[in-house]
Amino acid sequence: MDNFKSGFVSIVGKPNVGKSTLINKILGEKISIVTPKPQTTRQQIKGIYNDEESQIIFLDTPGFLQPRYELQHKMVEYINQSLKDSDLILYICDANYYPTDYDRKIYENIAKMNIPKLALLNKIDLVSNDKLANLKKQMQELNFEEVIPVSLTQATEVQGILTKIKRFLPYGPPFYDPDDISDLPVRFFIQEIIREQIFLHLRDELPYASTVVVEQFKETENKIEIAANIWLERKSQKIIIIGKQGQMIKKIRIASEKEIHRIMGKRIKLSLWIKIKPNWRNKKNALKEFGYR
Ligand SMILES: Nc1nc2c(ncn2[C@@H]2O[C@H](COP(=O)(O)OP(=O)(O)OP(=O)(O)O)[C@@H](O)[C@H]2O)c(=O)[nH]1
Ligand SMILES: [Mg+2]
Repeated sequence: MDNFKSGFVSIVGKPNVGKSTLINKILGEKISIVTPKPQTTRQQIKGIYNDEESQIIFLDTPGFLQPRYELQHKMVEYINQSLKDSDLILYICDANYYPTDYDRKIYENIAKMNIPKLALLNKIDLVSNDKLANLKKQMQELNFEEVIPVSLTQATEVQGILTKIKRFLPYGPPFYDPDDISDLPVRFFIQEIIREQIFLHLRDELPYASTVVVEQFKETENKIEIAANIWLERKSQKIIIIGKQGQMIKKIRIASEKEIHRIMGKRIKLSLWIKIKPNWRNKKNALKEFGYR
């Protein structure tokens, strides 16, 4: 056990750069939802990686943004909390769009912190070699221990990244049971899977105005019955999510059931209820009630 390493690694970056893709890839399981839309992740998602010589607790965070409403203030709080507790910062950016104003803002924030930082230059499949060489050079002038170009959707393994991360972790015993992959309850993952389907099926404001709360979870030997509320801000959004003759909500329900089944391995019966709470994203009490603590 003397040579065992354990520590906390925050994954930060602007929205949509591939933070959740990274945590899933490292853990080999979908622990954090991924969609092509920015601001998919809203909370800190803890993912625990275990092997014979280390335990690495990865903290996936929401993408950094300039908060405009209370939920976004919470999202930025989650990022700051994660950074505070970490032994290493993994900063990810999108090679296709780097550097944006948010990239600069995040860098200003982390540059002040006395914590080692690795940069992942992601989505290199989308840029030319010339552009990549240029970006790499730009980033190497910043205060990163190393800049690692990668395409997380194309990479077949992440051992190289893990080896680099381990160099910066302190020696010490594991913090969590090595059989655990997260400390979040099953209900949370179910809420996230339903929210992912809302993000994948609907456009514009609706995904951002929605949140999901599991109200009932009944597990028997071969079946799980789940009832969940989808909270929206306006009646007009309710009409959109239900869709013509209920087709949209049915699609969301079936896709969610399929995904929950894939993960839980049991037959899933999901009922979805649409509720309205005007302006919930700006109400502290509502946010607390919906699990944004
Ligand atoms: N082309 C390409 N797409 C990628 C790559 N890595 C991630 N993506 C895609 O980028 C999108 C965003 O990925 P996420 O992992 O959800 O990004 P995120 O940083 O967690 O986003 P937020 O939670 O919104 O902050 C998804 O559609 C991914 O499939 C990559 O290497 N190449
Ligand atoms: Mg994410």
